[in-house]
Amino acid sequence: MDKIATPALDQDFIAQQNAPRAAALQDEYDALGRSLDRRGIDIEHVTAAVGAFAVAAPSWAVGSGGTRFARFPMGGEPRNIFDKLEDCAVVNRLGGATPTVSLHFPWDEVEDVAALKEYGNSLGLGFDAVNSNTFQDHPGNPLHPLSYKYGSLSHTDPAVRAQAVAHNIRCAELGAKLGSKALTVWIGDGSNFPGQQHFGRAFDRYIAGVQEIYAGIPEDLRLFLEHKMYEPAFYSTVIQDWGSSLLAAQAVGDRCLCLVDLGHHAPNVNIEMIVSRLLHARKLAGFHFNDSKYGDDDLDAGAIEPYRLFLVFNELVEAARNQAPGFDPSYMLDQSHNVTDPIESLMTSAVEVQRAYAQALLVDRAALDGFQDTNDPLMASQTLKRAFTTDVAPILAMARQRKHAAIDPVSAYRASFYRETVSRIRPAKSGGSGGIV
Ligand code: RM4
Ligand code: MN
Ligand code: MN
Repeated sequence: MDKIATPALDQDFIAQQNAPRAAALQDEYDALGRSLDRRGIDIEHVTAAVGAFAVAAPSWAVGSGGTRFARFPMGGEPRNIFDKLEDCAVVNRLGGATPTVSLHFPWDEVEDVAALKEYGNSLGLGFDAVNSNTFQDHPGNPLHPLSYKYGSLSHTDPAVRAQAVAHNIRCAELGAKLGSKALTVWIGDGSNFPGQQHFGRAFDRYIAGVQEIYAGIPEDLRLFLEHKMYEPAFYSTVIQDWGSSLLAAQAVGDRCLCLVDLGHHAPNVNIEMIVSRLLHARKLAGFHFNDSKYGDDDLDAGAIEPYRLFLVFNELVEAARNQAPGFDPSYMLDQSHNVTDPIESLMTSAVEVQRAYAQALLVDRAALDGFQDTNDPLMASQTLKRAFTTDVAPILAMARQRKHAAIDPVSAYRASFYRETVSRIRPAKSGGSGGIV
């Protein structure tokens, strides 16, 4: 497989892009360093932590997304998983924060998994959690002859359940070959009408299915259960909240954990508190980052509620400080880009996740402990706000520069004309309509 020739993956080009920005960055970094020093914070400590922080890119996010109504394609959309990896390599090379890719099967199916792994590695990419897809039918795929219209792991028909279990085990095996360490299971199972489904029996069938998957996957793989409140089922969903997810994970085993997708909750739900509870139960798998206003909007991380993202990281930094047992969360992006270039959105989202992490590292935890113990809500809140309102942009940019990534990833990307290049190589995809029209 020939790699694409593009300045976006070229070290010298990135260095050229960085050169005119380096002096200003150093100046702003030094000023921030002095300011943090007055607060007793060593900027180098924060920059090193940000530099070591990584979040996986989702293979399914590099094409144009769509809604129930329509999809508006852009130029140069990836034709297959190899093209997707090229796009993800650009995201990682310029952004310096996404060294792994999360695959989705059967969407990313290939004949030669070893070749896929090698190609990813040659682009500087590794493989994160693999995802199974039993939330839609796969016509013509001999491994999925039966329909998932009425569910998968919780289906009333044992043959459909067996098909879904087998698919998940196969995904885990593919993941193991790629060097991935987890399988994420999100199912769309649920109901649209009161009475349509027996809540208890559907949940029992789901748990039995996940137990079978757990028994059938390699022993060093972790199994992540992802809850989601609604969609495609609109009345009830089998794993609709973290409570159901936790009950299931506890019924399955130690390596079975609960994944939090930020968009999968009712508006205004206190997600940071869910994180704390899952940590308490030693069941936090990790995250699918995105942002939302109303539902599973799959908007760019930090686009709507950056303070909530910060509060999630505040819990994580606190857990790390206390060396919470079993604390080892996986970080993944899970977004859909309808109106932006996905490469730009993914780079920007990774920056926002890092920003929330850096801000959370600035919280004066001793002061916060004190304000909590003495019941001083105003100062406790101000302690968090002080960290959140600190402009950590120079730290993030410096961490990127030190990794030979771009100081300004979006400008460097635009200057590389990558989108124009792939638009010439990859044939345009048809628009297609969404599900509703
Ligand atoms: C779902 C869920 C899953 C993702 C699919 C594509 O809403 O977030 O994580 O695999 O979308
Ligand atoms: Mn998700
Ligand atoms: Mn989702």
